[in-house]
Amino acid sequence: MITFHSEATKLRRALTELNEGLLVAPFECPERVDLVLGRVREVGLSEVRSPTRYGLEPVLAVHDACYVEFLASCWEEWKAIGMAGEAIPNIWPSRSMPGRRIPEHIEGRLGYYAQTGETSICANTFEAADISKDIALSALVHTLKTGEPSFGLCRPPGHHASSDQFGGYCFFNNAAIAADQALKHGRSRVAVLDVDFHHGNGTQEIFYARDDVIFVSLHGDPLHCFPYYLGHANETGSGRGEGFNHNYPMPPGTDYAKWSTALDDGLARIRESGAELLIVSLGVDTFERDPISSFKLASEDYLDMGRRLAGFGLPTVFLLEGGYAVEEIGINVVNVLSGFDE
Ligand code: Q9C
Ligand code: ZN
Repeated sequence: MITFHSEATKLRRALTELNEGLLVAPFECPERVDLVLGRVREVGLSEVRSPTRYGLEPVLAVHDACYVEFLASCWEEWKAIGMAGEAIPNIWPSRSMPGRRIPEHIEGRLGYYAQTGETSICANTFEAADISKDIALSALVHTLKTGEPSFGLCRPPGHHASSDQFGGYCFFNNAAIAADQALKHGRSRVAVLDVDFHHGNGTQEIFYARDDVIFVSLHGDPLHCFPYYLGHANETGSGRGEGFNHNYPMPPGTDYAKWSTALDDGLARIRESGAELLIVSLGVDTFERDPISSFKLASEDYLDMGRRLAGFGLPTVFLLEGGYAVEEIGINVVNVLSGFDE
């Protein structure tokens, strides 16, 4: 195992998250990185390396150019017109006004490019997202070159980011960017397995009509859980992508006995697809004491998860997604990775 990390991921330090009708300190905070890195070092999991910079080309291969431009300038534009706080969207092109024209005012553009209202844009958001995707790509390249597993300590996370929208704490879809680059490095089919508590709606959207990336997501049932509007079992792909999207929605309270059954089924789908590389969107917000989620996985379950993934036998890249402000996020992430390495 090798870990890729950069202190620059911590440059994004939002002050606000709209939660339960209040502006609170964000769950997706820079301290998460220290908790995970601390545990990587404590157990001597692996060498820790700095990422290589890859620029925006791999980003533009999966994200809309105007969206990327928006992210690059949003904070400056927001400040320039004298907005008092962080950039928080409050109006969207919704069902009754689909809004095909992109507004000029930053408030309108912010809503146009936003899925959700909890994720504030602040100073260095773009810079942190940019280095986060470099971490993902560095992990990918290491695994492609050596066959060894790698862990990208990505922050901000990525799996909610769609081709042209941010949300759910995500800006660039690190796993999607890595999967797409793996194809450009000559792999003919790649799997993204998303074990975060929340449905990976962004990754699903990006690859929905494609058969070169198979997407499998295990998550809280969208009837009850964020992101609510995507992630049902009958979303199986479109066109040539039909059969290359598999969702395993599970009810609040799901424990590892049930969860791991879905994992085995999802892995069987990946096996059938003939994928040559496994990218794991590794969220540990399935943990029983996660502050914003409702599954019941225990710390030792993550060791078993890692063992099962190792048993699957594909070259594997782990990319950090969610998992929130509890001491155990370090333990749980590193349990998956150590279980894999056994
Ligand atoms: N009351 C990831 O795990 N909703 N994103 C929070 C809290 C947003 C999660 C609601 C959850 C986003 C990467
Ligand atoms: Zn999550």
